[in-house]
Amino acid sequence: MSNGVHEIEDAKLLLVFGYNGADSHPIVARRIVRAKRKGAQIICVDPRRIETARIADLHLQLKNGSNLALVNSLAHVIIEEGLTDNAFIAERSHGFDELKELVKKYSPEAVADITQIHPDDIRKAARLYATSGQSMILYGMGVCQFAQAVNVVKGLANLAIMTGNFGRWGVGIGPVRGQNNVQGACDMGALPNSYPGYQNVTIPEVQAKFEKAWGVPLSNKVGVPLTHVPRYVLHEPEDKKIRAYYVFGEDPAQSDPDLNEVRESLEKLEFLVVQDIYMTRTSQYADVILPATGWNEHDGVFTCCDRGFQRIRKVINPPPDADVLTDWDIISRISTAMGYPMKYKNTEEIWNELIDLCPNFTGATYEKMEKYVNVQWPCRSKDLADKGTSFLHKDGHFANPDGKAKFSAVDWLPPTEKENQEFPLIFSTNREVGHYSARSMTGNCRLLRNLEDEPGWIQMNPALCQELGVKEGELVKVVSKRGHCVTRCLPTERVKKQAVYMTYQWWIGACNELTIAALDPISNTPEYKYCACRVEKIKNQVWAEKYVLEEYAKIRAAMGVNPKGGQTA
Ligand SMILES: Nc1nc2c(c(=O)[nH]1)N[C@H]1C(S)=C(S)[C@@H](COP(=O)(O)OP(=O)(O)OC[C@H]3O[C@@H](n4cnc5c(=O)[nH]c(N)nc54)[C@H](O)[C@@H]3O)O[C@H]1N2
Ligand SMILES: Nc1nc2c(c(=O)[nH]1)N[C@H]1C(S)=C(S)[C@@H](COP(=O)(O)OP(=O)(O)OC[C@H]3O[C@@H](n4cnc5c(=O)[nH]c(N)nc54)[C@H](O)[C@@H]3O)O[C@H]1N2
Ligand SMILES: [Mo]
Repeated sequence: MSNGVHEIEDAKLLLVFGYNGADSHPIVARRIVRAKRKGAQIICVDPRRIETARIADLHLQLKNGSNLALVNSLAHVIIEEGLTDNAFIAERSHGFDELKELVKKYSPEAVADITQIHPDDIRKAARLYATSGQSMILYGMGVCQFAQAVNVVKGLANLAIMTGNFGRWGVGIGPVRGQNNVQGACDMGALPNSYPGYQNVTIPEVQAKFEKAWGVPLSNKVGVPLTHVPRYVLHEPEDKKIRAYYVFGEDPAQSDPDLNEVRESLEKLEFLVVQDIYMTRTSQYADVILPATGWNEHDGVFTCCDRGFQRIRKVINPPPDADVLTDWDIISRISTAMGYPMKYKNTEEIWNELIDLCPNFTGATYEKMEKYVNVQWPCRSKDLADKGTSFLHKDGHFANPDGKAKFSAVDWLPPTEKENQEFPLIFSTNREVGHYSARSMTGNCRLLRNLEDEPGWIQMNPALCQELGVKEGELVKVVSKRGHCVTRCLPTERVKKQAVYMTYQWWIGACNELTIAALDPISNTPEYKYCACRVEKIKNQVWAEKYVLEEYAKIRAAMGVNPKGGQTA
């Protein structure tokens, strides 16, 4: 994020684009509500009538998959109506003329069919965004989980640059990143192309620096992104093939798209290690399982989505009979056994090595995290006066070599798989408040299971339910070109008739049986938000209910879950 989460409250306009904070990040959502109370206007861009839409001044209920058509049209209006910040564009950016040329054809009338939004509403949104004086964009998976994703992010950045909404308090562009520590995983270099601190493996000076620090020769080759692993296991030639796989805090057999292909690749692997705090769908394929302590059983640092480092502290001991170690201890022991001794005494030692190797993190010491609670990078000096950086690009200084922002001019592309006669509906997937991602954690919590349990729900417009003759709570079969699953019908006016929605937390109602592994070419994120499906009525509901119970018992037994809650040994 270019801004801090706490700055949300001070924005005068929030453009909430493909982000459902109320379910995904209730604490961030509270900041959106507070901003509203302080007088901020809110524009919500979402194909569903989510909670943010209910408090919004304007809800653009766009057609799924039309993001860039809409974003380019917003740029069109801002330019056409002379609402640009011309001084900022002239002094602090380049590439504007190309964008100006490209968006000429994106008048609100020209994109009305693609976006299903009335031209007047696009004009109104553009005016609100460009004229508030302090506009902030928050976006989420409704942007990222498309084959055209990175270019939409750049399109949103275009809007912020052309209106000068960068480099000040309460403006900017905020990808409200998913998990509590997904930003931290990236900061630490758990990416195929970088060392910690976003230092690219292909840069010779960077390679030399880490070789010197660690005393071993290092490769300058970019690794394999997670979503390419099935291809590397199944289809690459012998010399490139992945044969062993170490899965750490991830459950691809639940969370990756096109599960048929994922299962095939997990079966083909010669050796699979799973390091997790619970048994998962993936651990059922593992040769070795390394049980780790959970977040309250160890020390460490999390990075929030707004670059804020925060300490986490051990508050309880793992059960005395549990044969578990902390993740860092497991990694150290494996490294030592493989011939590279790691002898850390605690997490602070690891942290100090890290910050000394990463210029943007150097000032974020344990002492400062203790003192200030939250230290946002860049924080370059160990001096106590350097408290870190809430917002980036101060005074219009950007991280490009020339210090200027770069406009991007790209045309909208339709999603990969279109609805058709056999699969007439749009299939989209998202989150619900009571369960978390692959559900190995929340599915092991009896309280949360009491709130909501297998096989989950599919959100359908009541008119569609009527057409298909299905009622609330009835089990239905959902089918795509790649697979199917069974789940319950949930009629809701919040969604349009053309699209149905499932959450991806369910083991029986596993929506990733259906999703498509179409990837954005830059981020390699799959198009979880769009493929084609159909919903089938199940005539024999008694049989279907029995099927769900039996399947659930099988899955829980395979995962070693005790029927009374908790896990068996
Ligand atoms: N309770 C709970 N909280 C979670 C998680 C969880 O599993 N459970 N997961 C965490 C993780 S890993 C993440 S990444 C975050 C994600 O949090 P969010 O980004 O909020 O994720 P989603 O709910 O998947 O999608 C957001 C919205 O995108 C909309 N959308 C779908 N298609 C389009 C489109 O074409 N255009 C636009 N503009 N919008 C569209 C959906 O209707 C949805 O409301 O949540 C985190 N928080
Ligand atoms: N259809 C569909 N699929 C999706 C998405 C979607 O919107 N739609 N969203 C995608 C997104 S954005 C994400 S981020 C992924 C998330 O998918 P995953 O990352 O696979 O799922 P999680 O449940 O977040 O976490 C993975 C595992 O980490 C373990 N874990 C928790 N704490 C620790 C720890 O301290 N140490 C260790 N070793 N393990 C730990 C948990 O027990 C869990 O099994 O799903 C993706 N899949
Ligand atoms: Mo995520």
